[in-house]
Amino acid sequence: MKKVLSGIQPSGQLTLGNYIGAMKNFVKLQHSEQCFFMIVDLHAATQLPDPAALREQTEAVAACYIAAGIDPAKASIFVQSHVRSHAELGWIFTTLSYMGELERMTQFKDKSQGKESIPAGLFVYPSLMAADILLYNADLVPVGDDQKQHLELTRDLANRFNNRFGEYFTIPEPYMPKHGSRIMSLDDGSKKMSKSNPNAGSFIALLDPPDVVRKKISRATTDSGREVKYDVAGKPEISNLLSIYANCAGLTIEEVEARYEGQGYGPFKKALAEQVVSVLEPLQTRYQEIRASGEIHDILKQGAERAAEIADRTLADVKERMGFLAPK
Ligand code: AQP
Repeated sequence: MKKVLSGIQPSGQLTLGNYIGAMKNFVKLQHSEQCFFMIVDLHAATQLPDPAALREQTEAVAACYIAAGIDPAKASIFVQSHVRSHAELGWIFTTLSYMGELERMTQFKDKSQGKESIPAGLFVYPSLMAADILLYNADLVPVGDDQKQHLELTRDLANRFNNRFGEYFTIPEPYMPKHGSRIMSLDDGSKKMSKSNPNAGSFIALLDPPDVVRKKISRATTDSGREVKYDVAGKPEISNLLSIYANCAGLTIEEVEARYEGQGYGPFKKALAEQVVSVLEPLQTRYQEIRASGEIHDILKQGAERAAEIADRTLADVKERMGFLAPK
């Protein structure tokens, strides 16, 4: 059984991009592997969130995990800040990281662009992410394409530690969907769909009501052609909508192309909206039930206890290898 670790930031409402790129694989992997799924609030803190919003979003992400099909009896669901070893190993990996490699991270470049004061936490985010993954000696990390570079750095840090202090960490591998590892924004086919985009029309939130989903898809940017064809370079927006359709309907891209051959964008978009609604509606019903049940806190407590058992042991081993004096 492999160890699997991943997380999502409570930095806004979860999107269809988060679902297709990451959460669908969380649900799949829980049946065969030992899984840990976090709500990474320490990472979200790098975006200086409003305190009430951070609390609400943390609970909302946990409820979305369960609503999407993660079974807390199979996978440990927990809040990153509830397992203190994350922050401590995060600091240790900051000491092992180089400025140059952190400066090369495209997410840091994107998120710091135009900011007068750049939070230092945003800069060292990948060192904390490395700690998150390595605390559990994860073999697989289900993520979308935007996290691939951070995972590469995690692998470098694990190798660096192993070379300096003796073989200890497993070198983790990314686990990504074949299509849909990078769902694009609805208003701009060159930008990733992102939950913190201030334009709500650019993303489909998992909790968007059906009519909002229909409206957003009908307004999604397309080219001026009419052929429903997968061609990322020539038709990035339609290719993105095809990926979404294929993922929601469980079809291949070719099957979707064949279904809408010669029909133009109108009927395709209408049918796409219904495919998305058919995935989101049951998720939303379960979400409401979970929030109303008040069970989230117990689930998170149990998840954190299970996670801490492993994480605290790893941290102790790391500190011992690095020469930190143990308290007597
Ligand atoms: N558009 C996307 N397509 C495919 N996968 C995506 N992911 C995010 N956006 C897409 C994947 O979702 C997981 C959680 O991401 P995150 O919350 O840790 O942060 P992020 O990668 O920066 O995602 P967002 O939605 O863009 O958040 P904000 O706006 O807060 O920065 C990751 O596995 C990610 O790859």
